[in-house]
Amino acid sequence: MDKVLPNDQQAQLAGLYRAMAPEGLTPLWEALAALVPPQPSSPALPNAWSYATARDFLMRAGDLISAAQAERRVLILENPGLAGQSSITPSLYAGLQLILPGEVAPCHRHTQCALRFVMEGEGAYTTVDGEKAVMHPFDLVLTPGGQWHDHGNPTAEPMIWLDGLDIPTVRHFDAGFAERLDVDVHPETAAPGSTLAQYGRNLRPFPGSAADRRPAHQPLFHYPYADWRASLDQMAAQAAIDPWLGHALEFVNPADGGPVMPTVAAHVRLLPAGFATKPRRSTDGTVFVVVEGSGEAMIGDRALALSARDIFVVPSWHALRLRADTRLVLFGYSDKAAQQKLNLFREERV
Ligand code: GTQ
Repeated sequence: MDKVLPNDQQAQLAGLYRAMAPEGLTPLWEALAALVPPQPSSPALPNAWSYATARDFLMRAGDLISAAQAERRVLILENPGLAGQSSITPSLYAGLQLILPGEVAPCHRHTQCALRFVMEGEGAYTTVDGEKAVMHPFDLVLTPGGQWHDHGNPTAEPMIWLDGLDIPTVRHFDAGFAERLDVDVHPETAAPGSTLAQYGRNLRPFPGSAADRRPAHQPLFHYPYADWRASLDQMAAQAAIDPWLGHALEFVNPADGGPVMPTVAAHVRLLPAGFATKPRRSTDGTVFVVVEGSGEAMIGDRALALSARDIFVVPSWHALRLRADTRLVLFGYSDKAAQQKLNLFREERV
């Protein structure tokens, strides 16, 4: 309500509100502008997390609690504008997970869908429905909703990855279910790499054949760094650069050509040294990982210095400008997949 009301009217209204509150009734006219804003005004704030700092605390946690005790040993990256909500944007969750040598994180499945983006370590795995995805730095591994997953680290070095989940979205819909498998480690029912070989090269097992085992709507779960990086490098050598994005590639679900999971889209981009993007804003608040390089992200009027392995978040409808001091490679994920299904997604290139 924009208008200023006479004092006596205000006093009478205040009395009315007090009387109706116990009945679960509140006046729309006091809340309308906030409920139906002219444009998004996210409670989330632009923010960056230094990987070195977060890693330090994660390793200290590793001294104090085992992965088995914790079930998942993760430090949540909580947006400073969303205190207490375990969220990095209103719809998304991010955390850094540590698996120490010899540990396993026990098998479970849930409605929430998850992605892992490997930050360091080589040779630990996530098992998805009985198939190990052996992980290397900057691999993307999915555990789509409803698929069994456990994690293990048979190597001699710690393994750390970023977990991206749609936990706040599922919480919003009050639609989450989770269960533990009765054993910690899922029986290995498929050879490592078999899904990538059979579903990841514009092929699929012959329908109805013995190998046709992955869920039809979500077959692929491993997008190796070596593959996406080769595509990005070749693109940078051959294609015109987009002024707002740099060279950018979106990960696709081969089942439908759409984003990787029903709620979550993921992409990578490359900015050559010295390149600066024009400002672009979109309604999908986005979490970024700096894979390589250094530079700066201007988010609205907030400048964040970027260096390798740092994580930063750009809230909905904040204009982002990126500047690459050295060649900058970024991974990003957002709720664009959900927004597009709901006809909510908008972007603006300035
Ligand atoms: O690895 O399954 O960071 O269920 C949060 C919830 C990781 C996981 C998280 C989870 C997981």
